[in-house]
Amino acid sequence: MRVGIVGATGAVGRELVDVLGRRAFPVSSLRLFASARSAGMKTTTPFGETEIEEFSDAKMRDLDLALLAVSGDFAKAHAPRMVEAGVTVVDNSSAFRLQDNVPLVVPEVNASAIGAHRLIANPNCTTAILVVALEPLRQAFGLRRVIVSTYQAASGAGAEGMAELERETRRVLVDGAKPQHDVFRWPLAFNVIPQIDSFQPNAYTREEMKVVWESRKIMGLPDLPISCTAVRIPTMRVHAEAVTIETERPVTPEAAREVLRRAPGVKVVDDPENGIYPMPLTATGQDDVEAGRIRANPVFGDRGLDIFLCGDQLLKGAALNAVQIAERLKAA
Ligand code: 11C
Repeated sequence: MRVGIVGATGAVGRELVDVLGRRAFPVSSLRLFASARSAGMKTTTPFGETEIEEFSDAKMRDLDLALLAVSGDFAKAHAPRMVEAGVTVVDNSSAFRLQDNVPLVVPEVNASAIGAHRLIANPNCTTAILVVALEPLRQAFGLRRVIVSTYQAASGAGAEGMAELERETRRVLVDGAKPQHDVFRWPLAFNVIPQIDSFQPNAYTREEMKVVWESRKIMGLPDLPISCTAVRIPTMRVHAEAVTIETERPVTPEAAREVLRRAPGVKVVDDPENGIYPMPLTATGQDDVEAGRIRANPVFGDRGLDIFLCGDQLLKGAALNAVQIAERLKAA
């Protein structure tokens, strides 16, 4: 396939190149597109040395597949034209996720939604990490309600977010100065920020509502009662999620562990006595979402479960999921 990555110099764009190589995706040519600022730079990829090109609609016509790691506005402006030109597009932004005629896909959950579509939306990272563990539990025990609290890494705000966290942590530790901020609403170093994206009229943030809207769409449960509190913490690239579920049928931690052990994309990491549970440090760079601290939640009697998840925001939360979608296209 003639593959193009648009937004190739960002945190997700760089991971996309890596994941394509690592999974031996059948790339006949790889082209990397970014803004004029990066055009002309050379970069080494698993497919050979490649020069970054300035994006233009005309250049897209030579591609079979475009992986977009760009803003929603950019995707809205250009993705439909790419599809018209015969290119299949997997878009990482939120631009098309909730459109009825666009599938929103986590392959472990709803790969069949891809069908013959030429524009496929990749979900919000927090959602992807959540549903890969929720879906097998739903299949086994049914889902009545879900409450999620997140601990989200700087990588969710892209390469600039990661750079700001590193720079400001050094500023505090090395210079003894106050941390500053530009990417995040408040300094993230040595802090925890209970706001990701803008506030909505219902007092939840857009990030929190994305988890609600997108999980319902991917799992095909439009009325699922689900709420989220999304919090940014000073870690680099793994989103952690504390998930409480009420199931329709009785559930035990052991039965849930067994279901999750068999679930694709999930790795059960659950031996608390020995300090074994999901953590950003162990989930970094891993394809699977770690699930642990699995225990009965007494609030919901024999139908309650608490779980802690950690998933690499740049992998299952973004680049890996996009490439997994592309793999399903290829097989179609
Ligand atoms: C964050 N989840 O951690 C966001 C980043 O809808 O694709 C991804 C935003 C999105 O800040």
